[in-house]
Amino acid sequence: MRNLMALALILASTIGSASAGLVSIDWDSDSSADGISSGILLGHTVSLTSTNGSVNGGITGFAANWASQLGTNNVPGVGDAGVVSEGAAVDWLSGQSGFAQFDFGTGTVTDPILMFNFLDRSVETFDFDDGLNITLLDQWPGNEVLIGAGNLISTAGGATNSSNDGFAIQIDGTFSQLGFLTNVGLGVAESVGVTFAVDDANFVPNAAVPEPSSILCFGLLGIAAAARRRRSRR
Ligand SMILES: [Ca+2]
Ligand SMILES: [Ca+2]
Ligand SMILES: [Ca+2]
Repeated sequence: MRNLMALALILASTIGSASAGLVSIDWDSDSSADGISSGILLGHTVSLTSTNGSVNGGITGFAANWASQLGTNNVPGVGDAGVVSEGAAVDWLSGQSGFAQFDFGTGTVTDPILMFNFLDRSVETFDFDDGLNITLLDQWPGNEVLIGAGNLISTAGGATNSSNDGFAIQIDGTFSQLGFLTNVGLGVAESVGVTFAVDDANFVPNAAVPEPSSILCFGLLGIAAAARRRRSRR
């Protein structure tokens, strides 16, 4: 009975900690196209390290109104006050592979959303780890983006390098780092804009502090263990 009362208290506290919604990176002002950008997510520094290319990779501050752009405007929560109208640029180099990696410092994020814009007329690919579960949330133009085998995301080449030409994905799981590789097939150098969003309840700035859901999990485990003990006595 004590366990059931504890569970009720935990459930009440979990329900009481309602989320304030989606938040995204507030990028630092950066005009140096060196592949590197940094910003703030819920008070914590995050960084983007990517290909040091010849276009504008590593700069911030270009048009990125994620809530109104057609490639991302249907993302659940994209109109929340915590979504910042800013992005950072990632370069593609002609004939070379590349990379982009987000680092969340001492924090972790759960079920993050990545939003892209300024897709180009070429077929661009974004190669994520095979084991990830990735969901396409929005895209523009229609049918522009395909998530293929091995989480190789590719565009169809129907975009026109506008702020509307983009897409959004959500990646299941908890991460302290997250990134992708870029393709080698382009004949020209290009770039896309990107930012990173997460429900504020899913950002853990210090992994030593358990989330309410973890406490709830332990509570349920305790009840299950007690039930097993009772059954074993029969
Ligand atoms: Ca930079
Ligand atoms: Ca849309
Ligand atoms: Ca572009």
